[in-house]
Amino acid sequence: MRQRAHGSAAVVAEISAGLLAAKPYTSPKYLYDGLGSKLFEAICELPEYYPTRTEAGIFAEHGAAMAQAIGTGTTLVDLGAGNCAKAASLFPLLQPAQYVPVDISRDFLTEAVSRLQQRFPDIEMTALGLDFSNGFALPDSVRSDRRLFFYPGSSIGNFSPEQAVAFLQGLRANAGADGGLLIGVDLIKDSAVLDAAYDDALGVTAAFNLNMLRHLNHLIGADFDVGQWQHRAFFNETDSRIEMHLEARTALTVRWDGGERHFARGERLHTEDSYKYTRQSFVTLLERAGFATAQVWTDPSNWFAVIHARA
Ligand code: AVI
Repeated sequence: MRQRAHGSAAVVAEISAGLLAAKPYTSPKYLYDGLGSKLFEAICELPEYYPTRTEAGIFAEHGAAMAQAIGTGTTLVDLGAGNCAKAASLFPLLQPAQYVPVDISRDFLTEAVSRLQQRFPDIEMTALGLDFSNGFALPDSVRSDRRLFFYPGSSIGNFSPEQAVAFLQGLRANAGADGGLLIGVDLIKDSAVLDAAYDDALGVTAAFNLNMLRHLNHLIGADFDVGQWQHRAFFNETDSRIEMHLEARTALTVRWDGGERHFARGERLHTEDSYKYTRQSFVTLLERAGFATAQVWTDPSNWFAVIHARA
């Protein structure tokens, strides 16, 4: 049964346009409602989903070398900070002067930051609740000379390479003369490893993907029936990306506030891309965005890279 749309007119228009496109798609940001965020946290615990623990291993092994390259006293701007845990684990090494966690969910941040402030009273902390994916301006309270943008977790992979260059250009322009970027990047590897990471045996990633339909029902007042859809994820070697789709198990029609679309059996709704890079291809991307020298740290299997680039 349909409910009324809870999203703004702009959100309803954006989602409708994707659903009505010749190749239907949705933005991956709609994977993250309350339940979606919890499912993503569960994904990070899965044995198949190597990025989170591999990146943590790189920070543990090479954190001191990163701190040496970066220097202390920066303004650490943590993009998509969530519970702030990744950045906080680097505080003892990086010793930032100011910490600026940025996340869509300000409430979540405020709680995490007040706990952190007690542990690290010497670091000035300013939480910002905003969606930085379409570019952003930082308020004057954020020091501007030595900003270190921190973007771990390979979230950059959820932008297309063109979007990534534009996003990185924005960071560089905001970093200040002596600033830079510390970023986590997922590397190309055996496609069986990649496929399993996005289609795990427990079905957590399937639930994460399917949950988007519940979120869309809420946002645009649609009547997606989750049981009529199945999760599909695979590595597209040509475009060097994992693609996530939802595939109609049967012919069906979805209706929502102001629109409807028929899906044939087997037709897909494209929900996410996760681009994978080589060390070199990502350094080239950074150069296209105007960043200078880059230093790269990886794990022993070369599955993941953490890169520091100067603005
Ligand atoms: C958030 N992002 C980096 C994840 C990724 O690996 O692209 C999202 C994700 N999608 C499925 N599993 C994890």
